[in-house]
Amino acid sequence: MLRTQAPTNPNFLQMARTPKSAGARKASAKESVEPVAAEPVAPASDHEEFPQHTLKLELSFNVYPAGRYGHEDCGLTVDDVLGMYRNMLLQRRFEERAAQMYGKQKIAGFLHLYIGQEAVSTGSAYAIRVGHDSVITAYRDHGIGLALGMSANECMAEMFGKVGGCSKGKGGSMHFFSAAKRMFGGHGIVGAHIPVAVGIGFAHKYKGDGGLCLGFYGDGAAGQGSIHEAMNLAGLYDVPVIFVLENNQYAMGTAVHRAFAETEFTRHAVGYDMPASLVHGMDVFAMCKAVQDHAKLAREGKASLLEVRTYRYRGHSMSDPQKYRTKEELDKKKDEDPILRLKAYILERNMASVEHLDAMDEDVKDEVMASVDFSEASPAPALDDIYDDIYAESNYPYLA
Ligand SMILES: Cc1ncc(C[n+]2csc(CCOP(=O)(O)OP(=O)(O)O)c2C)c(N)n1
Ligand SMILES: [Mg+2]
Repeated sequence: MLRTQAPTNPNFLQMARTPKSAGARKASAKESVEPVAAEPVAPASDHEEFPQHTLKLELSFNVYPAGRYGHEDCGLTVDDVLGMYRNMLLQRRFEERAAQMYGKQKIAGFLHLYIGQEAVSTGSAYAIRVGHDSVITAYRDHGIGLALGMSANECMAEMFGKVGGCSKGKGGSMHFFSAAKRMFGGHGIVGAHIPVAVGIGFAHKYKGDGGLCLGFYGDGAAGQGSIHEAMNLAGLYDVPVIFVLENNQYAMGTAVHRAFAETEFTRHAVGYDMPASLVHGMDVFAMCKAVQDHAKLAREGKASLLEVRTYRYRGHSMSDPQKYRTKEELDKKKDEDPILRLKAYILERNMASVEHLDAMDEDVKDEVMASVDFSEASPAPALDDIYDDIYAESNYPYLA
C-alpha cells in the first residue's frame, strides 16, 4: 500500500522527490524499442527499484499564512498598496450595486457574487504582467475582471446586456472577456475552462513569449475529470500555467468535506509532477507573494498548483437561501475580511489617513454609479448582430 507522511517542513517549496526530466522520458521511449536479448540476464536485484513492503513518499508544500508577508516582501510601493485597496473596494462596491440592479431586474439570468474573495483577484493581478500573461476563470468572474483593470463601465454594461459591455452585451455576468487584459472569461460549465487554461499556457510556451496562464477554478470543480486530464498534460509538457484553486469551502450548498475523499487539495498536484502551495486567501500580500513565487516557477517551465483558502459572503447565486451554513460561521469569516485587513495595514503604517481612505471609497461609489448610468444609456445589441463574434466564419450553412 502506498503511504504518505505528513509534511516535515511546511516552508520547503518543492515536493521531495526525484524530478522526471523530459530527457528521461525520451530515453525510456527509445529503450522500449531495443531488441529483446536472446538469453535473459537476471538483474542484480529483482527488487532494486521496487520496494517489497512500503513505499514512503515525503510530501512538503509551501504555505503562505495571513500576516507573514507585507508589501515590501512583494516588492510593492505605498502607491501600489493604496491601488490594491482601491481595487478591492471597487470590486466590493461594484457587486453590491450589481445585486441591487438584479433586484430591480436590470440584470437578468445568473449573478454570482465574489464578495469576500477580493484578495485573491487583486493579489494575483499585482503579481503578474497584466496584458502579457493570461487569465481564465469560471462564472464568478467580476472580481477578476475588475482586478485586471477592466472598467466598471464595460463590466456593468455587460451584465445589463448592452453593447457597451465587454462582450458587447451578449455574454452577461458569467462571460467577462477582455483581449487587452488577456482575460479569457468567464465560463459557466464547471471545470471546462481549465483545459483551455493549459492550451493558453501551451501557446505561451510554443510562442516563447515568456508569458504564463493563471487558471482559476473552485473547490467544486476540483473533482472534475477535465481538470485532472489538463493537470496531467501540464505536468507532462511543462506548461507555464498556475492552477489556482479558490477553495471557498462550498460548491453551491455542498461543503468540501461532504464531497471530497481528500480535502487537502495541494495533494492533487502530487500525481501530476507539480509543486503546490497553500495560501491564506483573505490576505492580499500572502496571495500576491504566492502568485509571484509560482509565476517564477511557470516562467522556468514548471506548472504548479495553489490551493487558496477563501470564503464567499453571499450565496452561491442570487437565489440561494444558504441553509447549509450558520450565521455564526459567516460572521466569523467576516472578521477576516480582506479589505478591512488591508485598511488596518495601511493605517498602522501611516500610509494614508482614514479621511483619505473614506474619500477613496466615495470616489469608488461614484465610479460604480456612473457605470450604472453608462449601462442604462448603452443600447441593446441589434438582432442582426446576433451571430457576430460567435463564429469564426460567417457562411456556415446552419446559420439563419
Ligand atoms: C459541469 C457542470 N456541472 C454542474 C454545474 C452546476 N453548477 C454550477 S456552479 C456549481 C458549483 C461549483 O462550485 P465551485 O467550483 O466551488 O465554485 P464556486 O461557486 O464556489 O465559486 C455547480 C455544481 C455546472 N455549471 N457545470
Ligand atoms: Mg466553491
